[in-house]
Amino acid sequence: MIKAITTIRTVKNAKEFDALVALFQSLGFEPGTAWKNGKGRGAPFIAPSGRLEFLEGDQSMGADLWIEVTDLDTISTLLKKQKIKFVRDVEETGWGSRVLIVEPSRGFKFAFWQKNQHEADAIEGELNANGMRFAIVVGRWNSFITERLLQGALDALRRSGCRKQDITVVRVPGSFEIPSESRTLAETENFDAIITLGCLIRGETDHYEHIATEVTRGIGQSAQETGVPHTYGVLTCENLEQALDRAGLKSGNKGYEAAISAVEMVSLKRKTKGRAK
Ligand code: DLZ
Repeated sequence: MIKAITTIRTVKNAKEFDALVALFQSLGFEPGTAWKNGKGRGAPFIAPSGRLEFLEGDQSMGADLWIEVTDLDTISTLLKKQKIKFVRDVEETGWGSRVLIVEPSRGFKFAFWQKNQHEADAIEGELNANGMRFAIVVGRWNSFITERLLQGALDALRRSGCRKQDITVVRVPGSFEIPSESRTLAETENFDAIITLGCLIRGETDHYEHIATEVTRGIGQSAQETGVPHTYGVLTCENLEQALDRAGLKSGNKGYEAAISAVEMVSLKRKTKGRAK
């Protein structure tokens, strides 16, 4: 199974290495685990998604590494402030995007590019969680299911670039307590979104309908009244088999989905608020 793509750039000396690492950090790349051995050192950086692309024909792309960004103008300003050598400043590509190319170390050219947002395009949130802060509220009832949902949610946040220190996990006794704790957390204004995870199983829960309705209503109400996005990862299942399916087996992992939706909603909220201004 393919897991990831890595592109490697070897530089000649420590000064060039340190400068490149500092530059990538300043542009918001998430650092991976740095290493050092007798022969040298390595500093990986992680992007929320990667792609390997082969081209056929006479297509001079002008750079070794292409980095898609959400705000090219800010990247341009940051690069200029750091006096990085520009090969090409921001210009239209002819394929519905804008690009700039820089050469931060000799012979290593990389391009930053952004797709053009046409007026008619829908506004959509991005899946880049770098710099976003999340609280995950997880019910302990049916913990063999909810812990799987939690692992799914953490995986989604990590893969979308969220830093470990920006994630707070809060455990509550059961699903019934999720709304009130979510609201308390949302009101602290310390979080960009709240991810709620729980598991209600009809066969094993008296007043199942009432609890399920109350939990759903409470989470929605907290989201609306605090203005902080909340996403819903509370499973309401007929039986244990269905719960297991939704916590990582046949039907994916609802914790993962709730976390990805939270990232998207934070980004979308920022975009729509930006437009309103
Ligand atoms: C009491 C109860 C029952 C019977 N079933 C569930 C369940 O399936 N899933 C769940 O998350 N919580 C359950 N609870 C606990 C309630 O949500 C709540 O935590 C307790 O009633 C304490 O208020």
